[in-house]
Amino acid sequence: MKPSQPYPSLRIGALVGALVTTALIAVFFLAAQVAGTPFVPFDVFDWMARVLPGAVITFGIDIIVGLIRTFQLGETSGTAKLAEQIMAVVGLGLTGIVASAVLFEVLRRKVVNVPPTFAGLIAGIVVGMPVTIISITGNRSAEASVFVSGVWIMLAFVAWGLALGWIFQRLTGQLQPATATDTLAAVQPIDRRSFLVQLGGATAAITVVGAGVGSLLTRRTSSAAPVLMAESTPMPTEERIAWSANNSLPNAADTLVPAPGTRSEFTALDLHYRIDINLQPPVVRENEWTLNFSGLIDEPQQMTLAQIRAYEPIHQFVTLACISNSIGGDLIGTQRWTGVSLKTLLADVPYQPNTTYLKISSADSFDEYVSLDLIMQDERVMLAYEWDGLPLTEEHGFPLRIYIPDHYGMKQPKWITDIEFVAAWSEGYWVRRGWDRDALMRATSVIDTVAVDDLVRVNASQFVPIGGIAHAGDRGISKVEVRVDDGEWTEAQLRQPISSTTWVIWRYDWPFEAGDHTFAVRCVEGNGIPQIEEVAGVRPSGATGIDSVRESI
Ligand SMILES: Nc1nc2c(c(=O)[nH]1)N[C@H]1C(S)=C(S)[C@@H](COP(=O)(O)O)O[C@H]1N2
Ligand SMILES: [Mo]
Repeated sequence: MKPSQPYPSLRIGALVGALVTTALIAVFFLAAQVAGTPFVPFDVFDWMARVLPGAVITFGIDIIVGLIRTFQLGETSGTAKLAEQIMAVVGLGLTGIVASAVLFEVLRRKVVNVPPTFAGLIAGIVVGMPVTIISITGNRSAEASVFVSGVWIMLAFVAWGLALGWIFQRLTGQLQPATATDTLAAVQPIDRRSFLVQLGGATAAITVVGAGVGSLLTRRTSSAAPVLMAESTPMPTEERIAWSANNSLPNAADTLVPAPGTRSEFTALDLHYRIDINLQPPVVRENEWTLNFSGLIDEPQQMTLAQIRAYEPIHQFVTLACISNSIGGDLIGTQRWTGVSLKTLLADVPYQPNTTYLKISSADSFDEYVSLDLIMQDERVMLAYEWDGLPLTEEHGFPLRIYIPDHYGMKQPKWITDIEFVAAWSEGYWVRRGWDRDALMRATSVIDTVAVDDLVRVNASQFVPIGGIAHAGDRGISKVEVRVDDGEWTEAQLRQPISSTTWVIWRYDWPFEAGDHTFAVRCVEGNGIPQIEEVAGVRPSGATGIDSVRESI
């Protein structure tokens, strides 16, 4: 029995791989929603993002962010996360396709002479083993235990491999010795085609059910976490309401009305950008969490969240920006942070005098170094547990994150678990990947709106309200200027900022003039230093250059 086409080709191997792996991913998704097991593609993606060189990651992020901004696909950080999640799923799919094609080719060429199902089993183990290890060691968001997760992922991959082997066997007709002796060339293509159609139907059904049912069910953690928190930290109910719901901002009396279309001066929790190295935020349970002090300390020590909350709280209005925020970008937001000054807290931790830095580590294996001198000089450096008067959300670092004024977000770990007292500085997570070791915030100013539909009429003249934000860390903003086409730089009006560390809102009413115009903005820091106008990209030290927009009026 050696007909011309007895064995399925590489292409059929790839096709089968696509079908079966898609079903596998759907099953992983369903299990993640129903049983809280890890969603494997995300874990593999996160792992790759950690091991690949920083330049590769930055290049990839630049492309994603560039596409989002060019085609105005929406808010940058959320859209980028979605794009990465899609890449993660597609990536595992491609891996499955390649593995299946290789398996079929190995079997077709009889590189090894074993039954196809056995070869499939081996393939399942070969692919499943590293994936399982990556997932159970890296995952910080699944509810299922590491043991259950590991067994589940391994079994799923074994089933995937067995399915591939069985399908190969079925496609070669080995299960039908009667037809095998017939004129295979005539009988098999039809049989093969109809089998593939059936296979396509079966895998499509699994995929639709898995993805459909999975997306109807919300992940259990999102509803369970607040309940857990409520049980372990009894708090008066009024504290559960967002601070901003019942309070006005400290600068509320300022009479300057932002130009229509200017972003909100205070960024609502669900509108604040989110940037971190996780496709799903690590889930920390308050009753299993402590802040652990180690290193140059006589006795390692722990603090619970309740102990940290017991310190006199401080509240600070903070504008946080990501060093990856390009000129005019939306990776910047302003919130009210509540926590304890790190200086106050450290007074109760007997670290040794040769300490010079604190190594802060997080549940997602992120880390950064903070100078002890800075902590002692600047009482604003704080460990924060609330944004807008509510416990930090999972996305924004529950239960604890640090605030370090004047520095980009990359220096400020979320989901803090450990503080290690060390004698020497070392490179933190993003610094090791080629970003600025100090990461001081650059001065930046942005045009949010040229409000052509909201002309202001004063006597016989019409004005176009133009407005936006300007920010320079904790250095403040002393001046914002706007230029239209090749005209003069003209000073804009400034609102009082919410605090000395937040952005300011500016406004300029420009005498209306029909036509195509280019509007540009620049600012001067509180200390008199002008914003850097020379154009530089975000890497390694944060973007510089001035924001401009074109409008036909
Ligand atoms: N543990 C941890 N902390 C982290 C990060 C991270 O990936 N992991 N990303 C940092 C970066 S790059 C930024 S810009 C800020 C963003 O904080 P946000 O997502 O709450 O806006 O978190 C910082 N803290
Ligand atoms: Mo960032």
